Amino acid sequence: MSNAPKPNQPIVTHIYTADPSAHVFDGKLYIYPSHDLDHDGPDNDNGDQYAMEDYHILSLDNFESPVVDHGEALHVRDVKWASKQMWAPDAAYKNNTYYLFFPARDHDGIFRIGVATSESPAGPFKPEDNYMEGSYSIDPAVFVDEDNEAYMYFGGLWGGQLEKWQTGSFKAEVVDGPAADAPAIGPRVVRLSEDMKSFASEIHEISIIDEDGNPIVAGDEDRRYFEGPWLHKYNGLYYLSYSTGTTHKLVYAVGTNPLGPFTFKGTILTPVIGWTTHHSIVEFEDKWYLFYHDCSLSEGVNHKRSVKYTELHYNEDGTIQTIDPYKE
Ligand code: FUB
Repeated sequence: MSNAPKPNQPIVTHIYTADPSAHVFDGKLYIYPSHDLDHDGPDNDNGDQYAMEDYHILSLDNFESPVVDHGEALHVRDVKWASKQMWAPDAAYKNNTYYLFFPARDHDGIFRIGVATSESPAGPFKPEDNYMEGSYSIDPAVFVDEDNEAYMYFGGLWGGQLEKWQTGSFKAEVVDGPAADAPAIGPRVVRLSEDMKSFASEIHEISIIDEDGNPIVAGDEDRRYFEGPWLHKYNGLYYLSYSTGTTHKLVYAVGTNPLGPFTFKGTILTPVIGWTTHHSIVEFEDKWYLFYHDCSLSEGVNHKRSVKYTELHYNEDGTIQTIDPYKE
């Protein structure tokens, strides 16, 4: 069909979308993106320009069929604990229920992570009254392992407030991370309860190490974690991929345990047009795909992004081939 999405092109153009979390549910591809607002406000390092208010879920039967926008699935006005900024979401399926996990600022301006449920992968989703107890920061990514244990990966620097949680409690005045030669702040992982609505373990800070076993340091901005974690499994190994933020790459590290440590391996996606880069990796009909976003449709406006996809290839040794999304 002529309006089927094309690789490395916006999969929809009637709205701005970002931070795609792609999943296969019931044999179809569902994409859970942020819904960027088309506003002309200023841009800052706190991320105030990312003023999103709701989520729209997208789906496609396959890459020959058009993308369906299922309309508003959840709006901030319906989330009692949240005040603004519905950032990068993710979804999971367990207990015959679809779960939408999403970050937003609470009424004190602190980012928290909430959960909402639906009988349908396309929503609408009904939010819990309170955020997940003990949650903080942004970018939840939920991975359900083959043994049915579910883990949530999360956290982001700068506007995502992870620096402010270095002591284990929120310190509004803290803006700096560790010294350049000290281990970088790691993403967080926590095991989810059977009903997926609460934390069933302590929150664990993930260690990302180099090939010699040394922690990646905070000053190593080409490799250190910034935001947007994603966990997938390939050939029995756990692949943690994420954005390096200030150096605008999507990179990955591999481990044998979902809690880490993960050994840094390389770059998945070179920088895209726009400041942020955020992704997911999904297997669909025996091929692997990278969903990502850039700001080409808005001609470079950081908070007006568009979700795209491209095929992802592994080498025989399990490493991932680097993608340049603009290569002819
Ligand atoms: O969309 C708002 C924020 O921008 C996300 O939470 C980050 O990962 C970055 O993409």
